[in-house]
Amino acid sequence: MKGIFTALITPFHGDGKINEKGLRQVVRHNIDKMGVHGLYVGGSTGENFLLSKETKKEIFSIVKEEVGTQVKLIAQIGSLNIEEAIELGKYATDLGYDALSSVTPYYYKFSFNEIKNYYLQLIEATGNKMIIYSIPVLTGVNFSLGEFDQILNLPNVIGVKFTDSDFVKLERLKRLYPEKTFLFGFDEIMLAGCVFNADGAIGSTYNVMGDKAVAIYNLVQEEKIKEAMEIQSNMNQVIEVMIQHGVYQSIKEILKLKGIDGGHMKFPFSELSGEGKEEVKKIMELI
Ligand code: NAY
Repeated sequence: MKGIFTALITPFHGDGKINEKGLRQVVRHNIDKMGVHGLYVGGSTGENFLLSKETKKEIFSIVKEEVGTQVKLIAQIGSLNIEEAIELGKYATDLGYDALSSVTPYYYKFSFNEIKNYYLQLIEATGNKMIIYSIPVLTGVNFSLGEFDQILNLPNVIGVKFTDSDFVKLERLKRLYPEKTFLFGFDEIMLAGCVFNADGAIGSTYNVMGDKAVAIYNLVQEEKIKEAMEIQSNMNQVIEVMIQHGVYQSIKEILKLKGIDGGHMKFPFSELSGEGKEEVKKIMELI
């Protein structure tokens, strides 16, 4: 579990149903054109937290069918409802997903022990490998080093999707747990994450700039940081526009301009504005 993983977008039809043809095209684009090492399915980027259990299963199934064993697959199954999370975890495991990932339980201010017990139940029930999805900025759950120590020592926990800019914590964690996998979650500073010893990255913008992320990842292995910074800086010109107009919306528009059916957004997300479309068109030459 190393390298660049695309946090897969989900193309929807206008009525909110899965656009299967589009989803298959996006998967193919990621594997055949972007050359990423794996896909992270059911993350924030996939608009997962807006979906029913059945729709989540449908996505896991279509993606696995399209991918086969071509690249690594991680299924994000986290849900506040533990029964749903377990059911999704078993489903993805039976489909052959290489690992599961679960966001730290959010909304309620759960204690650390409650969060730990949540992971324990998930791991025991599914028997698959688990990558902890830590994204303090959205969940408010920010593990200390001591808490990470307890979480990383749970059975089957193989690593962390580290969506945080605390580089000191990242460096300390990798030093303490060299055998665990740390996948960095902020695309605009992924180079820094890799320099601070992350094993790779998971990101939404890799749906359209995965080739660049792979190049940065490879350059860091070769210790060519200046060249890697050049690419990161180019990526950031695009990401800046994306953040301004909606990251997921912009990715879908870029895919569309490349002839891939990125589909619609899931309500209550709105579609890309007219101004956003104009701005995205202007940065296409950088992609
Ligand atoms: C997910 O679960 O899909 C992710 O966390 C992917 C990581 C992305 N963060 C979010 C919240 O979607 O790729 C990043 C992010 O879009 C990027 O850094 C631009 O800010």
